[in-house]
Amino acid sequence: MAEDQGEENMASKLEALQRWVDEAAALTRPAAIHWCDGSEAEYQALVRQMLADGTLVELNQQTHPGCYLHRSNPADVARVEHLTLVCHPEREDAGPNNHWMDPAEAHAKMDALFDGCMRGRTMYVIPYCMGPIDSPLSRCGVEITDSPYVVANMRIMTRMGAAAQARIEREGTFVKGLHSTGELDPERRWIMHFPAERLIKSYGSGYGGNALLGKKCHALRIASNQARDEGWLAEHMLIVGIENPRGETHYVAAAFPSACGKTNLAMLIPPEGYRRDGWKVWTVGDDICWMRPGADGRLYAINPEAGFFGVAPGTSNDTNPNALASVARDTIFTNVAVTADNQPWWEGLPGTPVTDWQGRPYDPANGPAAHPNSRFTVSAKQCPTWSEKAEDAQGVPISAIVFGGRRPSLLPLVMEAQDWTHGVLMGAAMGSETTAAATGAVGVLRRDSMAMKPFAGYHYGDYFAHWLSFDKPGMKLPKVFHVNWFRKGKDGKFLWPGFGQNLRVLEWMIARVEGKARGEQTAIGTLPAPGELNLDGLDIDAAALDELLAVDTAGWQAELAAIGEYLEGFAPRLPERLRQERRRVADALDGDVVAPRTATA
Ligand code: O2Y
Ligand code: MN
Repeated sequence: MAEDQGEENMASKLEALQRWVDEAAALTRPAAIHWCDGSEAEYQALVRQMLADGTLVELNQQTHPGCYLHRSNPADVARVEHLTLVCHPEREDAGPNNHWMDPAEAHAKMDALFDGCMRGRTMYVIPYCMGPIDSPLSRCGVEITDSPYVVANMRIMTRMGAAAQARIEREGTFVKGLHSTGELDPERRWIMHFPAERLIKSYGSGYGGNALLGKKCHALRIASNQARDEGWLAEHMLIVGIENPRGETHYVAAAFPSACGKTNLAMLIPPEGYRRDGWKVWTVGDDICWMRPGADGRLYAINPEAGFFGVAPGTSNDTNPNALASVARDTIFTNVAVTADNQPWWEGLPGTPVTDWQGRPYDPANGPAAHPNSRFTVSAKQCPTWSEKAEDAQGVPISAIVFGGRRPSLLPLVMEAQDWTHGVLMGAAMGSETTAAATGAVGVLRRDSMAMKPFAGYHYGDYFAHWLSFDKPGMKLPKVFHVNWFRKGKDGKFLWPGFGQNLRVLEWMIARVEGKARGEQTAIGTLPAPGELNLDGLDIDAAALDELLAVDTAGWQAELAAIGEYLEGFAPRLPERLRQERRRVADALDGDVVAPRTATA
């Protein structure tokens, strides 16, 4: 692709943007510069180019029209937390939750890598908008990359091209992202964030969160800094609308660490009885949520993304028919396997793989056919439950915030915080087992406050303080809940069926929001009172339900002590209010203020 867009257009470009592109070009020395307009013709030209050079492989166009497969470098298959740095001028501001480097040193390191790295290649300039193009909650960015695969993915995942560029020129501000796949050498790979400069530099990876800079880098790490400065929240949350049979919709924002079924919850299919009664679920977002107080004191949320970068393995007609329907056309698959008739395949789907994610003949001795972190990139509009409210410039009002994690024991199926401060404590104390989405140990329990451990772009102590700051006169804050779909019985089996049945828990939350469920107060929060969870048509035995909703006082005392130890890791910036709140809950447990409950009693 040659240099394009006429001189006339170039002249209209924001000076700061043009200057930055010139600087990037002087450093990286591309053979050509392409300003992305986001058009269909541009996308198709990129696809043709990638098919020709092998970056993409065409999939079965009869069964999957417009679908392509990308196989990444086998050493470049996931986010790399140990190589992801947040370079605040002061080390303290990054906190113990981030890796840090002095900005001057980080710039020198990155610029040495970028020096001449685009020789002989095209540099793509991608203007993008995170959020509806006309929303005051949206924020823009420009990613410069040498990867056409990144351009194609960014077109699906963001509002990319001419309209975003026009907004950038109007507003005069944008987040800068410079990316090169480099040599894909893990020894020469860094993802660096410079929050004070609203700048990201990423080198040496072409994969997902490392390379699609609008997603985790901008929409969470940089945006969390913007949000703190401007009085809003940039969170790792899905947004889902729950419509009751009366046609009223409550919007819920929910944070779970990776691989806890966020996408499934965002696209939940109601159990049959609920469907019959007229319940509907609307998907606004599956991963990221930006929330801001509205004039009425409620929090209003947008999904800054326009697509899903979902995990393929485990996505099936049983677990998530809506996701499967979404990816039947116009989808880029990354690192999935392929069947004999060239259809995409992953573990959980019917059929048989013949070629694995690395393009080898499938041999179970080599491990799974699809990489465990293989992905689909697809426009959110292709989801059957896509909510038209996702395009609403004002965002959707949030009725409930839900925190959750993968906790095999102790944590009940659901509990409600007694107030905002308690909710912040619940979010801060969240924990989950690690998964394949981030490289490193799998199956280890780690705390992951608000599911933001890899994404909060500043000190967690300050981040908790920012959350607490929303509790002020005039605010009508959402209720806060904690859920655990992953509680196991003594036999090691899950106690709760999960998936669509989770709507039963959401229904109880909404009843609490509407003041229609009494709940039962316990030292750890409000749990469903006996009979309040709608279990019609669900085959679950009473003992399982008792276990799911029991409060193990001794276990919780130990948990509160562990939470205290974890939180003190953020001293001296740990807000005193959070410390006191933990003590309040611990004291309530110690005083055995409320006797352990039995759900079926
Ligand atoms: O491994 C990656 O680069 C993707 S990680 C990811 C992708 C989509 C949504 N969430 C995540 C995550 O790790 O939270
Ligand atoms: Mn995520």
